[in-house]
Amino acid sequence: MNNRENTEALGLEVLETREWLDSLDYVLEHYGPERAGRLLQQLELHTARSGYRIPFSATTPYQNTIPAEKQPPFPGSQEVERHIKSLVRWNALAMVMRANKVEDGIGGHISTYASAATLYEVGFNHCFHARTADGDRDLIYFQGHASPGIYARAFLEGRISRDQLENFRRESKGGLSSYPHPWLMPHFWEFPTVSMGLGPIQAIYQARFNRYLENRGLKESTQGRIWAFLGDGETDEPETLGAIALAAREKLDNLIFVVNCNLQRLDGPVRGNGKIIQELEADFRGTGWNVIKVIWGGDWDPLIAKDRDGLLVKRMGEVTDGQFQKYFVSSGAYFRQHFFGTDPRLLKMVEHLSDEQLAKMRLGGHDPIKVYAAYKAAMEHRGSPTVILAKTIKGYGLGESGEGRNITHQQKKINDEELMRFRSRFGIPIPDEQLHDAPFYCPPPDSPAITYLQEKRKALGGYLPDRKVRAPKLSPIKEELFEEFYKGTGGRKASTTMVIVSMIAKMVRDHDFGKLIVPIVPDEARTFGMEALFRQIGIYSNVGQLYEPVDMGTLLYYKEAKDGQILEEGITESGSMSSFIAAGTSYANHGINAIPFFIFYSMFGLQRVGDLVWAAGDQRTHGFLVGGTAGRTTLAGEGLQHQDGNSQLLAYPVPNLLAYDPAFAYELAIIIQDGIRRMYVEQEDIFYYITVMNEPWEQPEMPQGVRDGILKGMYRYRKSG
Ligand SMILES: Cc1ncc(C[n+]2csc(CCOP(=O)(O)OP(=O)(O)O)c2C)c(N)n1
Ligand SMILES: [Mg+2]
Repeated sequence: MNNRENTEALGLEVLETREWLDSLDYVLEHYGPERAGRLLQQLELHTARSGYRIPFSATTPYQNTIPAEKQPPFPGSQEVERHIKSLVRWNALAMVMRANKVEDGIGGHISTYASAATLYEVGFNHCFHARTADGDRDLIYFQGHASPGIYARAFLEGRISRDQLENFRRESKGGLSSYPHPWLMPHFWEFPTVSMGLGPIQAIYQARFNRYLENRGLKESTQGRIWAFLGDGETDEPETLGAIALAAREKLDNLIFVVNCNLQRLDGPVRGNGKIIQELEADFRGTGWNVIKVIWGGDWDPLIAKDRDGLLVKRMGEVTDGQFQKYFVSSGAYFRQHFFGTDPRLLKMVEHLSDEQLAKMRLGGHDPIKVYAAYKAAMEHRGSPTVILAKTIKGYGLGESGEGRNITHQQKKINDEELMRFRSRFGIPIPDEQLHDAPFYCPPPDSPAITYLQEKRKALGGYLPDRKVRAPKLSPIKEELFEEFYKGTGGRKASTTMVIVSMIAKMVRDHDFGKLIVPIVPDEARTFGMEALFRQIGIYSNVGQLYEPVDMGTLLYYKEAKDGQILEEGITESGSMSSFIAAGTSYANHGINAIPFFIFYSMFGLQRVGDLVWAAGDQRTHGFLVGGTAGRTTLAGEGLQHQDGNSQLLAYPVPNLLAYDPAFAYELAIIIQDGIRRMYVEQEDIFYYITVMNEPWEQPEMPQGVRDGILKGMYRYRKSG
């Protein structure tokens, strides 16, 4: 084809495409989206029948999921909220800068919050419930590196003092911990999120545990939601995406992920040669999540409205993340030339805009109207979890040396000139001569900004984050419950793994606290001889049992039930551990003294999920980790890799994890009984790791006066000689 023919063919194609689009518009307008959807399916089927394959795509075009005309009205004053957000930005920056001036290298991060400010502010003003009408509340997993912004807001709320801000990362002076930490700040932080990937997986299992509590009648069914804020780089961690299928399978519409897609991580771009938003959309859609993309801000709406032939959206879709990052740091002229300059029609679309205007075109994640629209849609969505993929700029507002630059993650300071620009851009009333010190700034309590902020939080039930122990102390448990285990097995051989299983079976029958026991297994119940529990207390399933189990006729059949007590997690020690943490922190988060027993193959425990165990310790989790079939002997048919002789060593470094390796049934009984007392009656923030053996032996009777020795770790069992 010569050039002329080529142009004609192109022209025809444009015409033809328009006709199809007009027809679709007609159907949409007259018969609605469902009819249009059916029609498109019909077309797809028809194409397939003709032997052609429509190229597979798990993604939608690179544009906002919610079009401008479907946006709800903004429920507050944008002007006041912008001012509040600017004040938070300022104080977050000032906190890190001042700390690093006093002591170089004190650390802290400024660019993460700078990119996520709008995502948090819209949540704080309109969405994060500290208490819903029914008495429940939202649980929020804040991105660890965004903590300066969360502190700065709490400062404006009057919850954190100037002194505390001043001593950021100087905890011994009563200052603030660098990252969310429920030990260092026990009345503030609930979830230690900074080991990346652990926040998202825990949020999923937390959302599931909320449903478990509701379905078992331990907690009223309410509207409390779980929000998890995470970085786009964080999605590399296998824990982040590894459990998303479970969230969809369990229809966790109480769960909202917000991924701050600033296209950058620590070293550089996240997917410089690709598009992280599209990649994540495919991952989440593929597993059945509701995906809401928030890519373009309102400045783009008029252009998108004019983009009848989809040229602009096509161009948006073909530019890589690395190139977008380049646009963020370049002039409007560069943007015009390289982004729009590929097609004269695109250039025409923006001819009415100056280079300066072009450079300022806001992204979706920085536009409160777009973010609110996404949050509202997510909160109203039913039947599946929602992920919001919000496009932002890392280090937004930090000026030439920070915004969108590869080094921005490590940046702790900006120079005086940039500080001045930041101050002016965000309208902070600090005079030039004071700027150098970056002083904190909080307007008086009766100022419009603070009054507004307080009213919004009041309407949403109070402040967040807010860690409290909400459960009452448990009454002491009855000694009789454990007495049979003091007597020994009378010559019969039993392993301590078998013993702990019968102990659990006995405890769950207890009238007072049996319902609080949460047995968790990663597909190993039969290994430990726990199958009797299937029938006794049922396996939790959010839909009950939709099939007739093959062993229905037997005594110990595989029973699933909506109010089942066992969490049968499948082969995921990380997921099981996340359930363990959700259950074991329920005394604080829900005011329920759930007592988790996570029983796993000891060889696939501490060394497999060590970081989650550490996080459990940080989170002041209560409960029992039980390393089953431990020891250098092993189950028949299993090999060397199943033989654990080292897991106790891995448990010792966790400061509040008490590790025991009991030999006899009575020792186990004493340890568990005392553990329940210490964790649930005395409310000590400790948890337990107990190894139970594979090898069966005769369990002796408990000698007199050994109780204290057992708990301390050593006692005289019998006199030698
Ligand atoms: C498990 C783990 N590995 C590495 C780090 C160190 N680290 C802290 S932040 C960061 C990059 C974060 O990038 P992203 O998730 O995109 O967050 P952003 O700051 O861009 O919002 C890294 C590698 C960590 N905190 N946890
Ligand atoms: Mg990032």
